[in-house]
Amino acid sequence: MLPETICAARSPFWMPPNASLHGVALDQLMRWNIIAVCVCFLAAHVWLIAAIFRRRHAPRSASSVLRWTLLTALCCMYIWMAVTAQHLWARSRYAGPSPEAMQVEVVGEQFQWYFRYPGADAAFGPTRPELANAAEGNPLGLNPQDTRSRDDIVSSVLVLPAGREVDLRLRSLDVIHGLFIPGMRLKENAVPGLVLHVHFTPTTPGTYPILCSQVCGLGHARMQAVLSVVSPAEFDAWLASHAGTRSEPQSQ
Ligand SMILES: [Cu+2]
Repeated sequence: MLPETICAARSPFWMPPNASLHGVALDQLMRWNIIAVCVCFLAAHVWLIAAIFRRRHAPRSASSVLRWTLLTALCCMYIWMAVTAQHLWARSRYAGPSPEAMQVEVVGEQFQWYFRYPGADAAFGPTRPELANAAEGNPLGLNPQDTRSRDDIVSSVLVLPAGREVDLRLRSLDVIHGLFIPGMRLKENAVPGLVLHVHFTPTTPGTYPILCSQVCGLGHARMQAVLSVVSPAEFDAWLASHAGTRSEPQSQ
């Protein structure tokens, strides 16, 4: 509880409160990293100051044992942190989501995020770049003649139900963008020509800022969106209100 209290007290200098399932373990690892770095920093300075004042020909047998003990402990701790970090990274990217996970496509374009839901057929329809026209409400180039594309829902707000896993598939239409949701402890790049997946489970209803973590052009700073985590019933109502509309890029 003490680290949580310290984090809350220093909220302007710390990350926003975690609202995702995997974020608990990630925050714990982050705290261990910071503690380890602080201890190493202090120990190094104590050792430096002690070395300055130590007599040149003082006996070294005791300090040698202490030095090797500390070095071994440090190596073990960093191996443990590296393995834990690798495990956390792989679990949200390589392990794959559960079959019940909701599918949402995230598309980055200078300087806007678009979020596409597959609609009633649970399949993302094909897109055609020549049909893309944001001013006419079709920023991703959905083909209205294609039955798979027709029911897809495009929104500028990412709306998700609390407590359900979501599998994001990230694409970019121009340059490399970085989807960053600090409140969800989530960061993944959107790379032109690639479809990258990352999955997570939001746990706490609320609104969370979505940022771009890659410097993607002059408008990079204003490439922001909002994640709205709502109850399952509210999410169903939101989805139903958007069903049948080809795309609503400016509405929630
Ligand atoms: Cu960007």
